Amino acid sequence: MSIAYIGIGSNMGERTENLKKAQAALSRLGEIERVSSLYETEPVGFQHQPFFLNQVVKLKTKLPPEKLLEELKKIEKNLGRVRTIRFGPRTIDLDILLYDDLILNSTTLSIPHPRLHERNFVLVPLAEIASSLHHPLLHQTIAELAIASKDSSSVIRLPSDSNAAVYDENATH
Ligand code: PH2
Ligand code: MG
Ligand code: MG
Repeated sequence: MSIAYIGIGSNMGERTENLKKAQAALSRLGEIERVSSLYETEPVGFQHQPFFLNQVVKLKTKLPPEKLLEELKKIEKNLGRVRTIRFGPRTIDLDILLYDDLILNSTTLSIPHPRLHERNFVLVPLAEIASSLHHPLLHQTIAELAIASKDSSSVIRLPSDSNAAVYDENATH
């Protein structure tokens, strides 16, 4: 079994519903061990687009990284993602942030996620559920990276009742 941290983002359509559906789909790829709060976040990269909802999930899974990526792409497709401009608006985005302490650079996949340490919308939810986790390339904890972040974009935690744990309904344990 491996531990993967998955970043989830949505800024089109029913954002909360999109995140819930993504969580339910992720629960079929293994066991969801933790979920962060939901965060309303300012768009980074391409700024002329709506604010995002972001969240991070800790997934215990048997799937190897490439297979996991394949499954994440299927979920994105099922939830109606249409690829337009890079960094642009999307109904759902599922990114592998970390996978055990693996370092991987293939043509299709880079782990750790190459921009993880530059983005408050990833660092803040990840620090909520895994603050002492070690970044295998940067040799700092997630909490340290969050404190050192130069990103000034806003990340606002939403109240926990806006984050109903739908994955429980689908859990196999
Ligand atoms: N995703 C991007 C680009 N910019 N900004 C926020 N706030 N949240 C995201 O999930 C996001 C983004 C590309 O994947
Ligand atoms: Mg992304
Ligand atoms: Mg992506």
